[in-house]
Parts: sequence; C-alpha cells; structure tokens
Amino acid sequence: MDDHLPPSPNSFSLNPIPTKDLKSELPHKDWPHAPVHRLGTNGVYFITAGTLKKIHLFNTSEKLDLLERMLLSLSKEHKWQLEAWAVFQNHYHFVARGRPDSTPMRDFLAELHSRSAIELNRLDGVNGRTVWHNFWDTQLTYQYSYLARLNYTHQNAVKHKLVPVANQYPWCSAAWFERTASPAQVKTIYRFKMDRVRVEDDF
Ligand code: NI
Repeated sequence: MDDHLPPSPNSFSLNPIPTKDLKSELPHKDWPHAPVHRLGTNGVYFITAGTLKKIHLFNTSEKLDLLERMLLSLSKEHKWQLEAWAVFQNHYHFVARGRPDSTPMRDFLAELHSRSAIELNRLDGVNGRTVWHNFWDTQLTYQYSYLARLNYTHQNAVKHKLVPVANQYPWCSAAWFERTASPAQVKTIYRFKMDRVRVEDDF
C-alpha cells in the first residue's frame, strides 16, 4: 500500500520529502475483546456495505485506516461487539453481536456511513459526494452459518486476491483473531468451508 509514495529517484537526487505520520492523527485502534462466542439470545448480524457504483473511494492507507478505526470505535460506542471485520477500498463486511442496549443496527450503520463519508470527503476536498450506496444485513441464527461467516470475513482479503494469507492484510480482523483467540478456536473457525456461504461480494 505504498502507491502514494513517489518512485525512488535513479539518476538524480531529490531533497527528502517531509513525511507526516498520518497514523498519529487518527484515533488509536480500538480493538474489540473476545473474538468468538456461542450464538445466544442476542442478535448476531453479518453486514456488507458497498460504495456508490463500487468506486474505490478508500484508496489510500490513510483512508482505509480511517474507515476501519471508525468502524471499531463506533461499534463499541453503539454496543455492537465486532467479532470479524474486513474493510476495503469499495466495501466492507463485519460480524457483530448485539446486546439488549445496543443501538438499532440501522441507526449504527447510518452514523458510520454519514461520519465516514463526511471525513472522506473532507480528505478529498469535495462537498456532499455520496459515498455509500447500499448495505445487506443478515441475522445469523444457526451456529454453522455464524461460524462460516466469521471465517468468510476473516479470509475475505484472500478471496479478493489482495494478500496470500489473511493475517497480512492490515484492515481486517485476521491478525487480531489469531492473536486473541485460542489456537483451538482459530483452528475451528478457519476449518469452516466458505464455498456454501452466499454473500453479496461482487466488488
Ligand atoms: Ni468482500
């Protein structure tokens, strides 16, 4: 993701370009806690959302950081516990577990979409551009389909051919999951076949 850097000079020397540590201006990454539970009485949802016309709007590391951090911090604020997520240039997926006092999912998504659009448009210096187009929400009520979607989300960067191994993709939950869950949990989830999972994911 270094495509925003200039090519290195070959035959002449340039003055060093002052670099700014963009990460220091973003809120820190607000990691969720426990990565796997049983399906219980509280709703667990699988959400997919895409940008308007699938345009690659979050097309720098900074913009992907922005979207991922906003997702992590707003989900905590609205009491949706993230169990898997993957954020890309033109869409995202996540699995989140509600509580009795969670904000309604649609209100949470409305805030995520409006705040991320405002911030992205500010970075791009444009006014009022529509960023998000639509989203799909599925309530997960069967253990098998829940676990399969956790794996689908952790592994999504591999499906989209961005990395050979999911934990190499910075804007998804795979590395966090492998670090936080027990080795047995990781093995169980990663074993789930994803070819029977039908997800809107033509991005
Ligand atoms: Ni996807």
